Amino acid sequence: MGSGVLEEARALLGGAARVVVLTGSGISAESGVPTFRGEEGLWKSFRPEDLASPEAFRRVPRLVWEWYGWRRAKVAPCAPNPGHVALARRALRGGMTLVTQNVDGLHEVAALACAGGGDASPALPLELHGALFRDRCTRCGRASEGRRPVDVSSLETLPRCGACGSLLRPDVVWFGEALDAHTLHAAFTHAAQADVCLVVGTSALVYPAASVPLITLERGGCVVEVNPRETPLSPRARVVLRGGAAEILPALLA
Ligand code: BJW
Ligand code: ZN
Repeated sequence: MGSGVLEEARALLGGAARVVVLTGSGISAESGVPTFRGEEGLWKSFRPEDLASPEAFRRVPRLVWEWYGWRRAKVAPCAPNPGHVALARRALRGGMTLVTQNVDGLHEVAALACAGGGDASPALPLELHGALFRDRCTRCGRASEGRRPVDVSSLETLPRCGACGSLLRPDVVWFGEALDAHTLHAAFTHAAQADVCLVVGTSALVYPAASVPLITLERGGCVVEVNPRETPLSPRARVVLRGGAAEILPALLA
């Protein structure tokens, strides 16, 4: 990556009154969180589309819970990397809204750490796809913390609701399910008002999240992309920074 493109991106962000940031699993890759697609992203040769769906949970709940148990164990020891920290510091200064597809909670950990006991809310992200460490009852909808190890040895040992005894599921958004309407509306509103949409570590394939930068573009704003690989969004970005988020974001946002 040449220093010219970095300077161009810094100037765009520096001159913007409002910035919306869309992050995906790539921002957490350098924290040790696996991405979904590509060579590093496979799990037991399933595609995310095959496991992250209500049909899969109805058909093979133990397999889906096994996948989430594996992911929880993998993500639990992970900490925010310099990319999360740079975004949190910049968002705390104002004029920047974070929107994430990630369920790993690392933006929140970074926001709380950077706020140092002060108000972390400007750096808390709008979480479009839910939270990995939260369960939700399939019958009564009650949400509860989901941090205990999951016993997938039989249907009976899967996690159950403390209120009604029904099967719990991870409180995340699967394919074919609606995103929380308020969260999505807030994300689209920030996208429409933004001068710059900074898109970090996402393949930009999954909708409606992938609409966030498209809305900024439609409203006359521009896109800055941080990703080591080409995405369908790359041709529409004003500036593309090819590389890892943990290295690029601190240089971009300092
Ligand atoms: C680095 C890096 C480093 C590596 N630094 N970068 C319009 C068109 C076509 C289809 C649709 C459409 N609208 C809706 C659909 C259907 C569907 C969809 O989008 N399908 C597409 C796959 C075609 N969407 C839905 O079904 C959504 N629901 C919906 O639309 O409901 C409608 C409805 C309305 C009313 C009533 C009922 C229904 C829901 C989508 C939910 C997605 N869920 C998942 C799982 C979440 C839970 C969990 O985590 O288990 O979300 S799937 C998975 O993909 C996860 C992610 O958030 C999401 C995006 O993945 P992400 O983050 O981009 O990861 P990767 O792996 O794809 O990319 C990583 C990137 O990082 C790569 O580019 C790397 O190069 C890069 N990278 N290292 C920076 N160090
Ligand atoms: Zn219940």
